[in-house]
Amino acid sequence: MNSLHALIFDVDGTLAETERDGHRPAFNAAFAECGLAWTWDEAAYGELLRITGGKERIRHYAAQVAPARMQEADFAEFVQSLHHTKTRHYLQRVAHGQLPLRPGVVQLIHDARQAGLRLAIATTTSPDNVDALLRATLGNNASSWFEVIGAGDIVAAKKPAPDIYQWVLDRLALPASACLAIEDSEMGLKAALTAGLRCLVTVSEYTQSHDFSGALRVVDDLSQVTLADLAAATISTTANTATGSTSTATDTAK
Ligand code: XBP
Ligand code: MG
Repeated sequence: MNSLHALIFDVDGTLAETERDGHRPAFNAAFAECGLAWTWDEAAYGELLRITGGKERIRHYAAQVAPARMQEADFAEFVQSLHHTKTRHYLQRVAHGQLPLRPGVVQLIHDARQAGLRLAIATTTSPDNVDALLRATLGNNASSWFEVIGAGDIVAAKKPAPDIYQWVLDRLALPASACLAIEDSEMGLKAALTAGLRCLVTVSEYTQSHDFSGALRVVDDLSQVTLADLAAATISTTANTATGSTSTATDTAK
């Protein structure tokens, strides 16, 4: 199968710039509501994003600033409750329309649907966050456009582990060669590549300095690509792979 049958989208940083002005203030609002003197400024959050998963990020930060708290019997429950509060704050921000889709996203999704491509999502964020963002930006039934939505704790090992992409491929019942992943981060790229997928990278606010080695293409945003570009690039790399040549065109739009 050497034609493009499905696009698999990452969410945070790819569909929308959700981290700096969405997840980050939601974490800070949850810390304040729970009486914690924790605040994640923009720079600190950029470093913390190397830890994928909100609960994992909280645990990582607690290990740095409150190691004794981690030893207490209710620590797991504390993290779960704090993350639940954070998600409530994040959903409020999404519902208020504060997180628009990035340039080119609507057009690419529209063109893919018109061309009969199957759509899927592979994200570390929580499922409720995906549905809320799609609803707020694309309309009430937009989640149904995505045949498979792999999100959050549906897999134990989060990006850069390939598990979420493998979970999505299994449910699409498609080989990786028939799909293209679209990501914004080094961790997401690694997850997609390890799952055997070609991956287009659309660099986001926090990932300018990331290593995108192995990406099919790196662009500033999705307005710089067309579906035809992506289909041609995917087929050509499939052909290269089939003939054993290793060069995969990685061109940056910069
Ligand atoms: C990005 C993440 C998520 C979000 C926070 O996901 O790593 O953890 O930062 O969302 P992706 P949660 O780029 O894979 O979409 O707090 O719900 O985890
Ligand atoms: Mg991302």
